[in-house]
Amino acid sequence: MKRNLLIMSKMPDYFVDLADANFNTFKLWLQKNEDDYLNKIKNDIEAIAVFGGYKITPQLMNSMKNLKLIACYGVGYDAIDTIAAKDLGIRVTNTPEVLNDEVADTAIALMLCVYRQIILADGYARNNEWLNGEFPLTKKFSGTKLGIVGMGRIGSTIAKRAEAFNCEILYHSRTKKNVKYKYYGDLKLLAKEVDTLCVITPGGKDTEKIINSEVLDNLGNNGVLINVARGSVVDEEALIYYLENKLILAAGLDVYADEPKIPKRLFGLKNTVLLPHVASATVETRNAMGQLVFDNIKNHFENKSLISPVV
Ligand code: NAP
Ligand code: 8YV
Repeated sequence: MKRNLLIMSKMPDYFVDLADANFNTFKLWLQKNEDDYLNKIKNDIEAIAVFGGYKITPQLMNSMKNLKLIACYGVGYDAIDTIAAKDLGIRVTNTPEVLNDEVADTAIALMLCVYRQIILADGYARNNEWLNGEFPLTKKFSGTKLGIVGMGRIGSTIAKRAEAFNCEILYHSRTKKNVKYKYYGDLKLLAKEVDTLCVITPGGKDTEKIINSEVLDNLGNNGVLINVARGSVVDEEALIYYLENKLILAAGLDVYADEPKIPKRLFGLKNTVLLPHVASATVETRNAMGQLVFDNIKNHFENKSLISPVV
């Protein structure tokens, strides 16, 4: 008998096709009235597959008495209340490692776009402005000092790439890691030392607004901020103020505090490159993430060990 899986929001076809072929799937995003639907199916649901940013609250978990697994389609699981899950005996899985390359590629792409003003230069070429003169000179990225906030799986993958650009790499995390780069226990001191600060920690309470005015002050008016972690890690109001007043040089952002809403004040800023949370968004990487979500659910239903459990 096929086991019952609830898919909370639209997910890539690769995963949905695998799920449809192997499980009895319930698709919340296709329903006219999601609350009525949830109420109707709540006792049938044994596992949930969920896109990274979708909030899974204790109330939702509590309402499903047969729910035993939440499989998150993303490495960051800050939208899932894992403490409540643990209390209720619900396991949680995520998708580590398979997206390291993609997110690191995106972080480096943001750095190059910001330093070399690639997006503005593209606009300049398309608008035929070259006919009126050369595009203004930009700033060299190779050989700059890069501070990585969060020297984990993705942070260390970014560092490897930055080495090829002859960057000097320094980092901050709560604990010193077994890496050759210089460790800074104090984030403000790291910010003072570097040209670029690249944030790649988890989201959630522990990292909330750790990039604040004090850190941005230390980064200074030649400093660049790259955020591929979570919007919550940066004090967005402070960042916008620092960008508007040129108190830091520029920013490259993939993530925001209230996605998919991007603060309107960022739209007009020429010293900012904006992406719509796409750091892992290639067909290859999203398929690999989908496969890992599927494999975790399959193992769970077959009473085998979970591949990437977080709870
Ligand atoms: P990871 O291997 O667990 O690394 C996280 C790093 O952050 C660790 O070095 C950890 O070290 C550090 N850290 C944790 N809490 C911290 C704190 N309060 N202050 C300073 N450092 C802290 O995770 P990962 O696989 O590299 O992924 C990192 C995060 O990237 C994810 O959780 C997600 O939020 C984000 N992400 C974003 C995208 C995107 O599309 N933009 C894609 C994938 C991942 P210590 O514990 O020693 O401090
Ligand atoms: C996804 C991410 O875009 O893995 C993460 O933590 O932020 C991204 O890879 C997101 O989780 C969508 O599911």
